[in-house]
Parts: sequence; structure tokens; C-alpha cells
Amino acid sequence: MPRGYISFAGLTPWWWLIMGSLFASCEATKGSVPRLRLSYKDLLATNRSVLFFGHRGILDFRSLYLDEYRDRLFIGGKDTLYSLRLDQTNMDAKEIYWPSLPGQKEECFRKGKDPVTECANYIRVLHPLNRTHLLACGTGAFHPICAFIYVGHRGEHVFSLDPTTIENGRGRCPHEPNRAFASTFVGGDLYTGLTADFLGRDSVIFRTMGHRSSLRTEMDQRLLNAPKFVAAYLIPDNDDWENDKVYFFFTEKAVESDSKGHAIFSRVGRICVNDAGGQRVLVNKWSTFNKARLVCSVPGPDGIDTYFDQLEDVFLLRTKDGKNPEVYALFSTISNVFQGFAVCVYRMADIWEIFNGPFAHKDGPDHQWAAYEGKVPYPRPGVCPSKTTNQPSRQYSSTKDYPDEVLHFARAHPLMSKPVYPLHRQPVLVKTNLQHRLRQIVVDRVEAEDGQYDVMFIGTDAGSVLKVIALQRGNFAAAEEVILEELQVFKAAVPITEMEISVKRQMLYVGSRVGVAQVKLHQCETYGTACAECCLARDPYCAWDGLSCTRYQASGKRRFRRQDIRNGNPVHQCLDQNLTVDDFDKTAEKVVYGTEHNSTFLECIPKSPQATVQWFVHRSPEEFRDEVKTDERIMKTEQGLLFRKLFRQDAGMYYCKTQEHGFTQTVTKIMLEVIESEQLEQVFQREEEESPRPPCLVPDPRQLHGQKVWFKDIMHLIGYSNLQRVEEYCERVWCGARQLRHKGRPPKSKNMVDSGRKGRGKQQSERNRVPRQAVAT
Ligand SMILES: *[C@@H]1O[C@H](CO)[C@@H](O)[C@H](O)[C@H]1NC(C)=O
Ligand SMILES: *[C@@H]1O[C@H](CO)[C@@H](O)[C@H](O)[C@H]1NC(C)=O
Ligand SMILES: *[C@@H]1O[C@H](CO)[C@@H](O)[C@H](O)[C@H]1NC(C)=O
Ligand SMILES: *[C@H]1O[C@H](CO)[C@@H](O)[C@H](O)[C@H]1NC(C)=O
Repeated sequence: MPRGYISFAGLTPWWWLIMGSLFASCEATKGSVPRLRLSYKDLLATNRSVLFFGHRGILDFRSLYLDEYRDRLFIGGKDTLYSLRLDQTNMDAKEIYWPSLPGQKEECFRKGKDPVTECANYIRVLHPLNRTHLLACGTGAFHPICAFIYVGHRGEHVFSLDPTTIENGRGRCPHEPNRAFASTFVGGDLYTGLTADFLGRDSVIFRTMGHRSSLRTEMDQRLLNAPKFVAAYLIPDNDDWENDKVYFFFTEKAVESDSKGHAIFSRVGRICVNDAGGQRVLVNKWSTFNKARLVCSVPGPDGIDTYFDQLEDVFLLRTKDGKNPEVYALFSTISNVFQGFAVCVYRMADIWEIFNGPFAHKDGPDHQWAAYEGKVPYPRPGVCPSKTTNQPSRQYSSTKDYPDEVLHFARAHPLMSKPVYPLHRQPVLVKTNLQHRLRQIVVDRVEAEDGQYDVMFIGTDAGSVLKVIALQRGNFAAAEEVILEELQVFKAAVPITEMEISVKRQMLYVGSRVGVAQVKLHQCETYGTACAECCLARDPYCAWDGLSCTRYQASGKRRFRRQDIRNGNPVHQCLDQNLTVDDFDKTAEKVVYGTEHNSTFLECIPKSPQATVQWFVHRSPEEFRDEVKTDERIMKTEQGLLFRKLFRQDAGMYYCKTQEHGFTQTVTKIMLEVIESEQLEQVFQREEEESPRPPCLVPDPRQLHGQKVWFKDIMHLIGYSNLQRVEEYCERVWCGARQLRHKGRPPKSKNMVDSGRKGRGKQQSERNRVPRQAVAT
């Protein structure tokens, strides 16, 4: 219990007690449960997400390119490419059908590959080529091909492939539909890290296409050792373009690891854009390639660190001035013992420092790895030819001028001695024992009332996206995570393989095998209609504007804005507002019928899983409202109140009230009617005696009033619209009852409320499966 609580409690005024308990609950809250969970249906119903599944049944999505200049989204799937307009609600999807070259499918099959899942043209590379064209490459049924796609100028919506531009794509696109690779297009050149051959053995970083000479890494395990490429970016060192470098992020087998096993380490590697290879040594090979280890670890209780060594995804958070971007990296553990994920943030300045530091060196097979302490030749390997290296005394204007000594040294010392540590030397986010794996990350830096927050969107392998912030309190304390939302973007639990963010449009683009979703980064009104709800959400995008929860604009007009990301304390923020939306009379009322001695369920799902739920009952006008006493018979569950056996005295008005950080709210009001067993018997008997027609026929609803309670109740529960179900239900209960009664046993029935609800739910989900926007052509 926090100290504050006790001192408050020492002072007896009641309001001190209340304040104290509010702070206590505030501090005790753990952020590991999402504050808001939105289902697939919720997202579609509120227009939070729009889905695209392609025109051919299955998209088999592989790649996307978000074109903010043209307001278009380009999508690569199996044998198809799509262009979607983002500036219109009907996205007007245009399609290009681009199968593999004639004969390739058959050859692929002949070589033992799977005809359904491998022998097709999976489009995996999409880059802007120039003002009118894109570069697209596909696996071409294990025979990679590239082509130029005409997409027109801004404002036009044209989309076509010129078949005369199709050429061999080897070294630019993997052969396999799923093998990891990374590429980036810089100044007319394509930089690609991949395995470039049919057998998947030639791991290489290539430069192809442009005016610069084609280069590759040597086939040498010291350079790349069974790498898995994750990302590639151009990140300039400074304003001098001659120093521009392309960075590759990957994992590989670690040569320098002490452990005898096959340790996997994560790396950042880089090359100079103006590398031209060597003249006599390293001809047509990279002469400036260096790499360093990326460390992401947490200290364990026994002093042994836990390392997250497998890189899952990398996001480059660019700053407004373009300098010093931050590298957000999502890692997983390799351990068989437990599954863990972590996000570490690296500053480019720290990465540069490591590349300026000592090289790793090993004298021979029996020696240890250590920092190289001898004289490093000039120009230092890894330094790009520039004004600095091109002095009158020593003219190195190209890597072709570099002395052989430099190139020999570079070839033997690609690895830096020191690893790169993350900001604060620890992850900003650690997740263990999750039900699902984390796959993708994008980050948005958001201005809020009390500072700047990096909102992380993390894609899982269960079709969902987590929206998370990490609150850093001091440089060395572990960050506190707050999961703001969990969005079930795809109905099926499919892995999310691609994510892009558009800050301009405030949208997230999420790709999985089945399709692509456009999801709004925020929808503030979802948090509720009270100041306290908005505040508790702790969403940096949202603030209370005096009337509702809306998008927070830092630079907006000086209006009355309430927001408290750091503490999420509504007491401070909303003191003059109602902290209690507890109007028992205003809450909409539902009626639930239960049968005596049967089980019944009153549903109440709080908006926030972090809220506590209380149930109250008002049994008769003479009695007071009481808290429901739970026991073996009446149980509180996460979804509501369960009566395992209903008594007639349970009838009454039930109120479900939630409480979170001092904010209370009546969520649901349910009138529970208990159908007594004698009543039921009578109905059955009357049916049998009076009615010559089959009683299960659904009568005209207008005749129901005051007549047969039994039918009326069912109709009420299931809804008049679903006559088929009424009949089914009726058939089951009534006919079953009659048979059983002949055998002298009471009829059996399921909970009536339940069967009605399920029927409706299913129908709705069918309807929602393909939203109208998604099928637009
Ligand atoms: C969602 O969008 C459609 C079409 O733009 C619109 O008709 C509908 O009212 C929207 N629904 C909500 C809940 O905003
Ligand atoms: C873009 O590249 C294509 C293919 O090389 C070429 O045909 C086209 O003219 C170029 N467009 C512009 C605007 O340079
Ligand atoms: C607070 O709630 C009361 C009763 O529900 C209502 O009369 C009052 O107008 C509310 N005040 C504000 C500021 O919303
Ligand atoms: C509910 O269950 C009780 C006993 O389990 C039974 O006597 C009664 O007929 C059931 N009611 C209905 C509607 O099936």
C-alpha cells in the first residue's frame, strides 16, 4: 500500500479517504491488460477499419507501398498487383494480373516445389522508380522477375504493366514466397539483402539497376553467416551526401559468440552509397561493409542477463529535421524455455560511435576475439570516399583508389568489437508469456498536453494490433507500459506481416496473408462520453474538450483541454466534471427472462478490463437497492452475473456498475423476470389440451397480447425478425417436453436468453464479413 494512503487515512474526513483510495488504485494499476479491446466487428461497425481482400477470393498478400504523394496504396499479392485510392471512400481498386513467365510454373513444379503455395509470382518488391513508374518484382515461380509499372502522375488513377520491361529479377527479389529479405531504393539503385539463388545458400547484399556499378558482398561467412534480413534504410550521416550510407538490420549466426552452440545475434550493417569496390582486391565487391551487434537485454534476478537476440522488425522513426532518427527494434528470444519479446530503441549517434570504435579481431582459431589494437590503415575501412579522404597529399576520391592494404584489412575485419546498446541500456517494452507472437512494429511520435509520446503499434501473429506507450520515469527505471488498445484487425488469427503508418492521413496499413486493412490510429469517442473516461484512456491522441473526447491538437486553438497521459488521474483532470455517470434512471433497460431452477446469465462487459464491476439489485419497490451477494449459486464472471440456479425471489432490477480510478458508471440495467415452474407447466398443459394444431407454429405477433405467455416470452427474447429460430426453439422445447412428460420426466431446456443471442450474433458476423468499401472495384 502506498505511503500516501496511510497518511490520508489518518485524517478522518471522508473526502480524504476517498482521495486516498483513488491514488492507491491509480498506482496499483498494471498496464499489461489493454484498456480497450475492440473486436473485428467493433472496428468495422464504427468505421475504424476498412478491409481489402483483392478481387480473386484470396489476396495472398506479400508487399505494400504507401505512396503519400499520390495518395495511393499499392499492394502485391499472388500473381496480382493492386492500386487503391486513399483520397476517396470507395477506394477504386485497380488490378494488374501478372503471373509467372510461360513454362516457369511447370519447371518450378518439376524441381520439387509446391504448385499451390510456391509456384506462382508472389509480388515481394514495390518501390517508387521515378515520377511515373514503380519498380515491382515477384518470385516468378522460383524464377524472380522485375518490371516497371506505370502509375501516372499525382491525381491520375492509372495502373498498367509494360510487358516489354519484364526482366530477370535475380538478386533483387527472393525466389521464395516467404523467406525474409530487405531492400531499399536509393537514387536509382536498388540495395537488397537476400539469399539470391534457387537453393537458398547465397546470402548477399546487392546493389543493382542504377548508374552505379553493380556490387555484392563476397561469399564469406565472416561477412554474412546465414542471415535473416529484416530492414534496409538510407540514413545520412550528415549534410555531406558523399557520406551517405545504407544500413541493413539482420540476424545471423554469430562467429564471435563464446557459446559452442549456434548463437544467433542481431546486427546493424552498413555500406557507403558511393562504394565502387576495389581495383585489384574486392573487384565488384563492397569495400566499405562493416557490422556491429545490437544488444537488447534485461538484467535477471541472478545477475544473468536475458538477451533478446532474434530481430523481428525494425522501424526508423525519422525526426522532423531528418537528422538523428531513432531505430525502434522488435526482438524475440531464441530460448526454448520461454518466449519473450522486447522493444529496444537505438540512437544513430550511438551506432555511429560503435562504427568509429575498434574492430573485432582474432589472431587464429585458438585465440579469443578481442579489440584490434594494431595500426588501422588509412583511409579507415568503412569510411566513404569524400572531401576528407580526397586531400592533395593523398587523393582517395573513390574506393578504387584505396590502397590494397585497406581493402585486405576491411575484408578481414567486418565486425566491430563493441556492441550497440539501446537507449537507457534497456528495453522500453518487455512481454513474456504472451498467447501470441509479436511480428511488426511502427511508431508515431505524438505531442500531448504533458509531453511527447512515442505510440507503438505492434502487429501480432493473431490478426491483432496492440497500441502501446512506454512511460519512462527517470533514466534507469524500467519503463511502465500502458496498452491503450487491442485491435482485432483480422477476423482470423493470421500473422501480420507488414505494417505502414501514414502520419499525414492518421492511418495504419496492416497486411496479412488474407488481406490489407486501413485502420485509424485513434477514435477518441470510443473511450466514452465522460471526462473521466477520456482521461483514464491515457491516449496521447485524445483529450477532453469540455464536451467530448476528441483528437488532441497541440498547436490547435487554446481551448479547454484535459489530458493526463502520465498518470491517467481523472480526479485532477475532471474535478469539476461528473466523476460519476451513475444515473440509474437514464441507463437503457433490458429485460431478461429466466426459468425457475434453471441457470441464467446477465451480461455486463465493462468498457475497460481494468475496471472493477459491482452488481446491485432492486427487488421490489419496498426494498432498498442492495449489492448482489455472490456465492456458489450466484457468480460474478468476467462477462457478467451467472445464476447457476434461478430462484423466483431473484427477480428484480439489476444494475451493473463499474469503477476505475475513482470513476464510476452504471453500464447496464437489466430487469430479470423469473418464469415460475408452475406457470410453465400450465402453459404446456394448455397447449396440449386446447390446441389441435401443432403448437410450435409461430402465431401472429398481434394475437399474442394477454394470451400465451410462453410464446410471447420466446418472441421477446429472440426477436420477431428471426422466425426460423423461434420455431426451432419451440420445436425443441415443446416437443421435447411433451415426449419427456409422457415418460414422466420434466422437459429440459437450455438457457433461453443464450440461444437467442447466439442466433443474432452469427447472422451479424456473416453480414460483416465483406464490408461494402472492400469490394469496390
Ligand atoms: C461508416 O461509414 C459509412 C459510409 O461512409 C456511413 O454510412 C456510416 O454511417 C458510418 N458509420 C459510423 C458508425 O460512423
Ligand atoms: C520512368 O522510368 C520509365 C522506365 O525507365 C521511363 O519509361 C519513364 O519515362 C520514366 N519517367 C520519368 C518521368 O522519368
Ligand atoms: C452531473 O450529473 C448530474 C446528475 O446526473 C447532472 O444533473 C449534472 O448536470 C452533471 N454535471 C455535469 C457537469 O455534467
Ligand atoms: C429448468 O430446469 C428445471 C430443473 O432442472 C426443470 O424442472 C424445468 O422444467 C426447466 N425449465 C425449462 C423451461 O426447461
